Amino acid sequence: NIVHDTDGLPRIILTEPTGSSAEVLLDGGQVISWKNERREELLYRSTKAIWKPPKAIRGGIPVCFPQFGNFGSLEQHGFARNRLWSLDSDPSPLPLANNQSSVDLILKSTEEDLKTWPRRFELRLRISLSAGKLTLIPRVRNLDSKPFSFTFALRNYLSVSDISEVRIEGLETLDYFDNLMHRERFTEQADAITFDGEIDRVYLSTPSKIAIIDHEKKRTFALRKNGMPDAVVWNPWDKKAKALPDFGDEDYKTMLSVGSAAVETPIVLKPFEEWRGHQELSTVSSSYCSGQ
Ligand code: TA6
Repeated sequence: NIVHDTDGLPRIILTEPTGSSAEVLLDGGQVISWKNERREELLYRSTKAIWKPPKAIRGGIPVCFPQFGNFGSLEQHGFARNRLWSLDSDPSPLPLANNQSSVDLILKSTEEDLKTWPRRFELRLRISLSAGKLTLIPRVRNLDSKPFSFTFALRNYLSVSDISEVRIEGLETLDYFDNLMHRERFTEQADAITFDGEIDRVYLSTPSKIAIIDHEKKRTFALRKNGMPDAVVWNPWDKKAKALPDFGDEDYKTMLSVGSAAVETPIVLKPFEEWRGHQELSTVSSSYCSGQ
C-alpha cells in the first residue's frame, strides 16, 4: 500500500503483528525508517535531511549501485539512490510476497542512464519485515549481450545512543581499506572496534555476522549478510559533519553507518545472469550487552 506522506514522497509502509514497522521510499528504493515494537526508531535520519528527490535523503539504508563510493568514474555511490524506483510486479523466482510485511521494488536501466553507464540491467530489491528483523534481498540481472561488473553496498545508517559507547565485534584482525589514508590497506587490531574520531573504512572478507553493540541503549544490532563479502563503516565525526549540509552538526554522536558491500572484488555478471545478495538486520535488546 503506497501512501503519500506530508512531504509528498510516495512510500510503502510495512507492518508486522508484533507492532514493528518500516517505511520505504520509491525514491532511491530507500528504507527510510525501521521502528521496533516499542515504536523506537532504529535507523538514523539526519536532523538536517533534505527531502528533495532526486538527491538521496541522508539516513536510512541508501542503495549504492553500480558503484560504491568513488571507487570508479560514476557519481559518488552510483545513480540508483537518485532514481525513482517502481513496484516490481514480477519478483520471480522469489515467491510472490503479497503480505503487509514485504515489498518488491525494481529499477531498470533507462536510455538516460545508458549514456553514463552503457549496461542494460534490472536491479530488484525485496524488503521484508518480521519481529525484530529487517531483511533486504538485492538482485541484479544483466540484460546485455556482454558481461558487466559493478560494486554494490547497502549503507545502513544505525541510530545509536552515544557513539563513544558503541563497539563493533566481528571485524577484528581483518584487512581494510582506509578512505582517510588514500584507501591504503591496513589490518585491524585484535579487539572490538570503538569510536573516538572520524572513521571511513571498507573491511574486507568479513564474517557473515557482525555485532554492533550500543551499550547505553542496551541494544545489539546483528548484521548478517551473504553475497556481499565486505563491510563499510563510516562516521564523519564533528568536522566532516559540519561540512555536510544535510548532516546535523551533532548527529555524529548518535549514528553509525555499517553497511553490507561488495567492493574489493567487483561482481561480474554474464549476459542474463543474476546476482543475489542477502542482508538481515536484527536487534536484540538485553539487560546486558554481550557479544552473543
Ligand atoms: O561510507 C563511505 C562514504 O563513501 C564516505 O566516504 C562518505 O562520503 C559517505 O560514504 C557518505 O557519502 P554521501 O555521498 O552519502 O554523502
